[in-house]
Amino acid sequence: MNYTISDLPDYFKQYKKSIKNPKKFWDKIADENFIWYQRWTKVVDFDMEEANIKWFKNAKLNITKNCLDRHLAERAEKTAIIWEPNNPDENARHISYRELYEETNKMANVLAELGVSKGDRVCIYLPMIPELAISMLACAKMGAVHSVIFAGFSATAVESRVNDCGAKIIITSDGSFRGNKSVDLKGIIDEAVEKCPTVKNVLVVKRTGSEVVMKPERDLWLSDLTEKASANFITKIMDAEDPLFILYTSGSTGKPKGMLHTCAGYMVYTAYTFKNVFNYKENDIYWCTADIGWITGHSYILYGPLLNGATTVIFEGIPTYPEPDRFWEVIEKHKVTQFYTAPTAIRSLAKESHEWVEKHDLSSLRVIGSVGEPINDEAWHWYNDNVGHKKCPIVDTWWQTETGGIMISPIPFVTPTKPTYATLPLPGIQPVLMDENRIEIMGNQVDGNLCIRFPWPGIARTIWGDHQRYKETYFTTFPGKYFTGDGALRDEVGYYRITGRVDDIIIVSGHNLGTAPIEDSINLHPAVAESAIVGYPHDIKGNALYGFVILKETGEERNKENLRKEINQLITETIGPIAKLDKIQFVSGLPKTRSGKIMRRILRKIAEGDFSNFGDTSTLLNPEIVDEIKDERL
Ligand code: 7RM
Repeated sequence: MNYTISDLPDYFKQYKKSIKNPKKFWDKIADENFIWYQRWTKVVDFDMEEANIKWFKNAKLNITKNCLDRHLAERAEKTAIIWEPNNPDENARHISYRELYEETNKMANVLAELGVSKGDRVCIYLPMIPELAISMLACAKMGAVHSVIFAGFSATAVESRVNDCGAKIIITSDGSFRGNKSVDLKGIIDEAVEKCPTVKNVLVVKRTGSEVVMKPERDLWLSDLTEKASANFITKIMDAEDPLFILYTSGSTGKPKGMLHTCAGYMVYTAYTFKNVFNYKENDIYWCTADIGWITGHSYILYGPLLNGATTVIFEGIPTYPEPDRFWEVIEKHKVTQFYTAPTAIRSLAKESHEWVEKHDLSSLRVIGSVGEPINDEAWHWYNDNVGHKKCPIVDTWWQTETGGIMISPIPFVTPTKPTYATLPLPGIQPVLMDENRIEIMGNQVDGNLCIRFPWPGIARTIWGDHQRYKETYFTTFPGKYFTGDGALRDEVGYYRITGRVDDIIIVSGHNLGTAPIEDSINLHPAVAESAIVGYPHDIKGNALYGFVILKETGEERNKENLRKEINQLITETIGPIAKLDKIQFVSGLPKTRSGKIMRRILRKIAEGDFSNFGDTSTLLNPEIVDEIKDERL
């Protein structure tokens, strides 16, 4: 990747160029940094009203040629992946580019033998083990579309995703290790697959050695197949706009959205942003602590680093096992140069005794990053002082599953950082702030709804199977622009600060949760008549969930504590433990407008404990309910 930014004037110069002539800008980057089987006939073709976007039209490529094959000449023995297991007593594994290439080929052969071909979907439900990366690369190599499902999701959540994309194969493991716990992943898949008619086979990786039931014909041990598989595989030639992967993200209403990313644009964008945002240099050891099951892991554990020939750390465990210094220990052990994590992790580790971070030599670090939610001032300073020792720039990177890669972020050693600010857009990115009347807010020291004006190569192209929903969700609120769903303010020098979601998505510990699916799952409880969920500020998680629940009138007295447990159990079963409620208040009614809409704004204020001003309540059908809810607040 030859395209770097040297200093602030250079940034402004490149930024201006990229906006004046985006086609030329991306054409040059794509041209000079990747292996193509065939060039594009047009850099970009788009219609923002209809939400049709195509980059590098008619180009032919395969992302794995760029992630793996191209490095074999100079970096075959270089470590591609350092795998750090959950238990520090187990040895870390160093997987070279050559090994990764061979393992990917074997896995691609296994999939091909099972009848997977170009365009077929493969769901991957694995812990953070090398096979997760290998499975994704194998799919990409053979042209299958991977859809990784975070291995913390419940059987019901897995089932709906597998059925939505119609996967032929699921790759899972006998279990996963998380701290001193282990999770029966295969059991969850067994339960899900019963209701997934498209699934022909379940491939099982041996990880925990725990006993699992293998259903004859359907279930296969992966190692039995890879042992016999050839280490050569003929790479599938893909079109620029062929699907690369589907990744599900919460919607504010309805079922999760299968965001579809395509081959060429995603490749160009993740490679370019990785190089520049992390100041990546050849011998760096880069570590992103996200799970590969989220977009951060796709773009900045796997694809971005490998496209740059980097060494990327894959960590199986959790920050507090065996002790709360695991992150710091791993940084010291592998001499990590770039460390990328989430504010929720920073806040929870900042609460631990100082000695945990002090006792480790973190001097290998050069750049530290934050992603997933706004980083508050206190967490920013703790990170800066205790991890970066005031010499590592913090890259507060704002982006989304939908954007494919980082959009707004400081460039380290170029953009002066400012606590809680994601600062400036990357070259090629045109943020705009819009008011309620759909008018662009010009000038500085303003805030509004964050939109993006022009397409960039990494943008998701559609929602799998529902282009109409894609169009409505992202391109109709502010016609002609991509609407992020976030609010932002622009300060006096043009720096952006993301203030949070403006829709019904709540970010809890960096996980996006839609209110509607959680409410749907609570409403499954036979005693529940109706419910409403809001977020409220939480010291560590950023936001926590507060549920207001109306019970059915049965005349019977119910044990409230048991009900709370049952409701959270239901949520765990239908979505996963990440969506559990911190507080559940039973109420006799919910504040509703005459058109029947719940006024979440009021519930949010009550949950926050801010009773000062509920705003205009004149449109409420039942204003008296507000006092009752307020008086009984938990
Ligand atoms: C990468 C990722 C997207 C949502 C997004 C924001 C929030 C992400 C930041 C942030 C403030 C940040 N993808 N968000 N990064 N808010 N500052 N640096 O998280 O699809 O899972 O979430 O996350 O609300 O819209 S995601």
